Amino acid sequence: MSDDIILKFTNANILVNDKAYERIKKEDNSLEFADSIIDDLIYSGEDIFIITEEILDNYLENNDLSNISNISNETELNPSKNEENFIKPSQSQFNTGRPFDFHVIQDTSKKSYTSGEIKDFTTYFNSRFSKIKDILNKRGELKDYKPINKIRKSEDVIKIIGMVNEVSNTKNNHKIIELEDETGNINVLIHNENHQLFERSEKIVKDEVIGIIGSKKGSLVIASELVNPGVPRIDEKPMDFSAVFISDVHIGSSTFLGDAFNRFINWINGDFGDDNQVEIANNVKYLVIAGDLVDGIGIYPHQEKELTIKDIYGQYDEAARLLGEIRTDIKIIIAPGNHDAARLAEPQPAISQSYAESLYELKNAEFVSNPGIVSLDGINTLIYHGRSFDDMAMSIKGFSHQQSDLIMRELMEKRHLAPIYGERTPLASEYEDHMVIKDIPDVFHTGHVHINAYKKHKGVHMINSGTFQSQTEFQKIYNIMPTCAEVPVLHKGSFKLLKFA
Ligand code: D5M
Ligand code: FE
Ligand code: ZN
Repeated sequence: MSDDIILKFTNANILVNDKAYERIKKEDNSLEFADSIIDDLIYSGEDIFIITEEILDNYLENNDLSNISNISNETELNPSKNEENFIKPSQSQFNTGRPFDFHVIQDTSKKSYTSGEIKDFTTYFNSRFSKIKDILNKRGELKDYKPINKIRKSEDVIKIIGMVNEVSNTKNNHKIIELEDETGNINVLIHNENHQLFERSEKIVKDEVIGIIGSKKGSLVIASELVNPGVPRIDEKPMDFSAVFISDVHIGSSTFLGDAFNRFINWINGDFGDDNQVEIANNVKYLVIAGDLVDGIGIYPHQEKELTIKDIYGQYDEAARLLGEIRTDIKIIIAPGNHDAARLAEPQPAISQSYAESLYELKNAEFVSNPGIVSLDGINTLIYHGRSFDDMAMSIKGFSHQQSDLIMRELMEKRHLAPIYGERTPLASEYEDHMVIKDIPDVFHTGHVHINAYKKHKGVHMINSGTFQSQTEFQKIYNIMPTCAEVPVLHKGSFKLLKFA
């Protein structure tokens, strides 16, 4: 049993000192207690990797790391027993008339141009290349980079910026990266004995733009450094309100968790939860929805068998009814996902009004593209559904749907939301590549994987908001275990996870 405790912490990459270990062992349900500490630590986003007795004391006394709340008090309000009275309209109570400083920073809905011709590919990739090259170029170490066709046969130090055409391994298990710029192609060798560099090179994906510093030997560049566009650390902005993040509600599906969603609505209206939770709710000004609001129609074969609402209009009517219960002094920002009624190719324009008339009638709803960037009282929020996570999880060793925070960090470092072209993520080859992460947001909000994740990276809150859908047949096949009805909240700048299951 005690070994199990150690094993749990080891698996979570957390160390425990002797005294803390003795304390944990003394708890009645020591294994569950260990689990809850690990969960809390992971969600806290704190960089704690060793648990000392002091940290444990603080945890027990002040619940300091416990930013996780369960709001599932069935005895207090049980929707199955009291269906009709469950949602109490409370809008009058909260119509405080507080001012909003909301604006849309990037919405590609109206800026989406493509003629669908082959030459668009060239224009699209040129746009991607030049945007990311500009970011790389601003980094001191690549200022004097050279176009590929200007590189001589033998040079001691060369710097290049290129788009990755292909990644392959040699017979001796070194890595070869074929890089391309406007002037030509070149092969870069990454030696496997350069362990650190080789490990980083395992995360290189097709079609991303990188910088290489190395030397020229014959036809090859021998890399000594790999430079990502990267993320400069940002200062955290003060925040005197709360913002709530959800995604993948999948209304219309037989696996949509209606009871939990009702509890969530009751909470956000200030009608449900303990004093602390109600206090958080009362501070909520914004609710952001990062796609898959409804389950859609014809998204996968035989979907109709798993639908309770079998037409798309009906699904959005139900979504409008539910979101319409939310007090109107909360602004609801809605971006589409791959299940919504919008062009599938990314950037996706906002949900189509013709399919979601009733949703558009909500006075407090705002519709943006996927990806989209909004400012919530000065907190810049990049919303991206997360379709490219499927490609990233497939392509990069060690990446999976379970840890989308690792994927989010990698996308930020690559400064592109969907670097891999031509796999599962349909990308529109437009004149401009809107998937480049030009500016660093304060919040990066994603969904799609149906598994919550949170990490702070260089000052950016990276949030994956999980789902309100229980495990589907598809997810059973792929062994995807969703985290259901767990809602991330940024409460005056600190992260909380509220559970409604
Ligand atoms: O995605 C629901 C879940 O299924 C989420 O965990 C991603 C996963 N998913 C969806 N499509 C794919 C493909 N094509 N490959 C691998 N994994 C996938 P949702 O968008 O809600 O259907
Ligand atoms: Fe989804
Ligand atoms: Zn999705």
